Amino acid sequence: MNNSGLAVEVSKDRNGADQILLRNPRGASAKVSLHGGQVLSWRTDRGEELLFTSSKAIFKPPYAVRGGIPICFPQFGQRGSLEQHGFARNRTWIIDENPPPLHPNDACGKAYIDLLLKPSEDDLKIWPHSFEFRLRVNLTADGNLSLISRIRNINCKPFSFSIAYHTYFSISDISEVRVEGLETLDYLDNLYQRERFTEQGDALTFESEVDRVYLGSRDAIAIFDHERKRTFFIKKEGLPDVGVWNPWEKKSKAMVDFGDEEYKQMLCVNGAAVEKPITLKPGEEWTGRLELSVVPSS
Ligand code: TA6
Repeated sequence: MNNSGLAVEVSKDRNGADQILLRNPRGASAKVSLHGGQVLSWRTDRGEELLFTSSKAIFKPPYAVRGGIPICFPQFGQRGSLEQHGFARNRTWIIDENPPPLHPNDACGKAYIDLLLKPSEDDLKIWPHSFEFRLRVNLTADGNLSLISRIRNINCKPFSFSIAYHTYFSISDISEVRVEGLETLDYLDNLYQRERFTEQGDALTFESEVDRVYLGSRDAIAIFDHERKRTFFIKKEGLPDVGVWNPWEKKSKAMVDFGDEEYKQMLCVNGAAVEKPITLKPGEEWTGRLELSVVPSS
């Protein structure tokens, strides 16, 4: 437990935004900011940081912090009047003191927090659909990090959305990493105007910029970091697609909130629902689950 012995501790970040520290009995931890409902840190019981955050990250709205797990909602990418990746990651969420009960299978330990986002009047001007977005961030007894999203249509007419958990994994070096679980899948390539291709390789390795959305993936993806001898596992439900992004050198230099060489230490592998937006009828609720774990590997 942290020095206060609490599994859940609320504090303020450098800009005065509330952040929540979750800690399990073995000492693993996760930190979530109410700015964007964004997970900013996930550490092992030895204090090792597992998520990447840029040394140049801007912790001030309307920027989404460059790192951790920004939530892209109600859209992924840039279309129409909505900002790139939607507005949820640039809004202040609140702590949901009394959320509707989750499914019994979503039993959580003690280290979890429930967050809630509802659209403001201004949000409804740019995206005229009333919703409640409930996010449970949970640190398991084994130190796994799970995010359970429940999005309910409280409108009087249907709406559709796409969503991605834009997860920045911390890695030793991009040349030492391979991703398994995407073999033979089709993908939309953002470097070729979202043209559709088919993955030919038996594992994904990285020698240049990659910006793809793999479609209809299996619900388990593995990221092997050969140098650090560790493997991240992504388990997901309700998120059929997987975004994969490394900006490489040229794009890194073009981002003000990203170091020129930082592309070597990060890889985004994002559980997402992008190809087929999710449509909710009035009163209907969608649930999406993501569980991240890390194990030593040879
Ligand atoms: O995940 C891929 C991507 O869509 C890239 O094209 C790049 O724009 C990245 O997201 C980061 O987007 P952001 O709006 O956070 O700078």
